[in-house]
Amino acid sequence: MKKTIGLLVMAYGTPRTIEEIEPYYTHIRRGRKPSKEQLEDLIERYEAIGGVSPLAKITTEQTDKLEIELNRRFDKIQFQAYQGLKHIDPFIEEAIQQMKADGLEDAVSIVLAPHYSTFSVKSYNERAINEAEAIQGPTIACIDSWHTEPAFIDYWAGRIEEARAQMSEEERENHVVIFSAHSLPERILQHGDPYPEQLAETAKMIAEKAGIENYAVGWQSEGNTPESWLGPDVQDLTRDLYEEHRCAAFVYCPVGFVADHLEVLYDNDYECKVVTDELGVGYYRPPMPNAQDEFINLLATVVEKKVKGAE
Ligand code: FEC
Repeated sequence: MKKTIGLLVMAYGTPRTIEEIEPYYTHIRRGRKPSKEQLEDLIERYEAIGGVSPLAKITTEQTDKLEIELNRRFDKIQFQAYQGLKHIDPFIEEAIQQMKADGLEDAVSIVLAPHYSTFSVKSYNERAINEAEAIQGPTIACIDSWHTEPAFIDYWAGRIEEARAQMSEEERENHVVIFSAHSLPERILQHGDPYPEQLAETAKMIAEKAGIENYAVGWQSEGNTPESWLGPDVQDLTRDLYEEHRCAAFVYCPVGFVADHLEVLYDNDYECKVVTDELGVGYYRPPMPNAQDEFINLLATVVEKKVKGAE
């Protein structure tokens, strides 16, 4: 008989309607309501990408396809997927409660973000484990990061090659690739957070694989708070790199994210493009992994390694 284990897929979450934007934003701000201006600014950004983010649909598709792929790979284990979101329902805690209600004793968890940081992956994992302990729920094997997974590196290297194939000769000869992830407050560095090194590692591996000569690592989407955030910001970086190389095009690879959502569709496709348009150079942003088979397969490999390692 097959053993059923929980597959907890954790992701950021997104408002599904305009009305949900305020409670979602309040949750991101740890319970502090945004001001009217802050809320209007966020609503305007969602409106600029079509009203709501495609993220909810993509996360569901990624979760469903990952469950199917894992069940195809394992004979003796039945995976039962649960979505656990950080800032909107179904919250991580609700997923754990549901697993317990369904009688599951073991689970494996993955966060749909490749790089580990105390602010992101650690907090997802802690919320899952704390809830499981509080309700004597399932034992969870948490995956911390998968930023060097060979198929992940291949994914981006392949997409960069495709972007180069679309370039004019001038652009192909003189372009810069910018790898980026979500910025975090600089204070994470005081506690030796591995986040910046992990992003640098991903960038180096992709650059080597794709034979990229000119690349840089930057940060994007920093929060609207008075403290210092990790930099350089991708927009400033674009201007500095242009000064340095007088390049004909930029290729933006937001490798810290795995889906089309506000931070990519607005912060890259609108904000970075404003800069490249101003400089009169080409803008390329390869497609995000979303629920493509290639990406689901690599996530399944990451989960498979964790499950087999724990056996
Ligand atoms: O709805 C969508 O399409 C976008 C969803 C979304 C993703 C995402 C990923 C990450 N964030 C991370 C950290 C922070 C920190 C703050 C922060 C603020 C926001 C705001 C929105 C938002 N984030 Fe986000 N993030 C997404 C959406 N994020 C909306 C609030 C408005 C704004 O500042 O733009 C600052 C919180 C504070 O005020 O203290 C910190 C990290 C990731 C990547 C890892 C992950 O996916 O978990 C890190 C997707």
